[in-house]
Amino acid sequence: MRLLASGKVRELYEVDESTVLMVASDRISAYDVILPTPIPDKGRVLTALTVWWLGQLADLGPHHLLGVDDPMGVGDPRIPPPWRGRALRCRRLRMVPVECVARGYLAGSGWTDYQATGAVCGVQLPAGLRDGDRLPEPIFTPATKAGQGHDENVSYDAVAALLGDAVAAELRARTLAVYRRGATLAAGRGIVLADTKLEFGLDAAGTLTLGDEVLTPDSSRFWPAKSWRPGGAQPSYDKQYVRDWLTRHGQAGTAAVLPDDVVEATRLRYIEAYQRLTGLAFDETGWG
Ligand code: PZK
Repeated sequence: MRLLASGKVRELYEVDESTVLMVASDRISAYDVILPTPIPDKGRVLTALTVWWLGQLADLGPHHLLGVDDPMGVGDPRIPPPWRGRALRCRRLRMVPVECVARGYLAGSGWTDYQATGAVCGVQLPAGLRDGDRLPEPIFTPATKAGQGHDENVSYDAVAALLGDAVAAELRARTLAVYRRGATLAAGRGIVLADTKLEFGLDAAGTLTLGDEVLTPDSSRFWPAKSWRPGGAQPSYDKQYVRDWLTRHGQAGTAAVLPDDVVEATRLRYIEAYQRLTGLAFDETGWG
């Protein structure tokens, strides 16, 4: 299959003119660097989580998922066995060139921008908020792709100028609806969904359709609710062992090889996140 796009941790292939295959790898990034050590099962866990979430979100609008596993039909020689459980067959979309972010808490670039300006993406926020604080209500904080794969936060008005008022308004409404549903569900399972990044595209009929991976730890900030303490960077549900180990060894921001115990602890965290959020056993899913 033709490779259409390659991200830090996944690949996108062309199946035919109306279908793509999204393949999640076991690669992990920390401090913006892809590490040389894969996390076994990470790709299958994130794939299974995306499938589960899209089921939970189906009433909020159309999404791109067509099918999972053996996506080309039984025995198709183009599907290498190592992709089993990591490949999603998706409706091919024309992607909207805006990263649709919703934030319910202040972290990352939201915290950085707030400290500098008191606002995030043109949304004015109350004074006196701390890193990790909950926002009065969830906000839409879009970003556009700048060079080097980095995103640049932009205002809602900039999105409206780029795509028109109708599309911008729909992106904002759909993004906030997904965030609210995800945050409510995660809260009931002891997990804070601090923020999430969504991608939308237009199908052949021009219908705005949710794409990409959805509400995974790679596209969202998940925090354990019981250790949430605003006033500093929050521990990450999935990557904390990796970050702690890299920091302790003076290797933050480098492509260091992880030791086996950190790999295994991190693998178990991804599986635990899946099981906690979904209430399903990872091995019971059929395609997990
Ligand atoms: C699409 N990306 C992001 C980058 C990846 C994914 N349904 C779709 N149709 C056409 N294009 C895309 C999608 C989706 N989702 C997704 N870029 C384009 C991306 C790199 C690797 F797996």
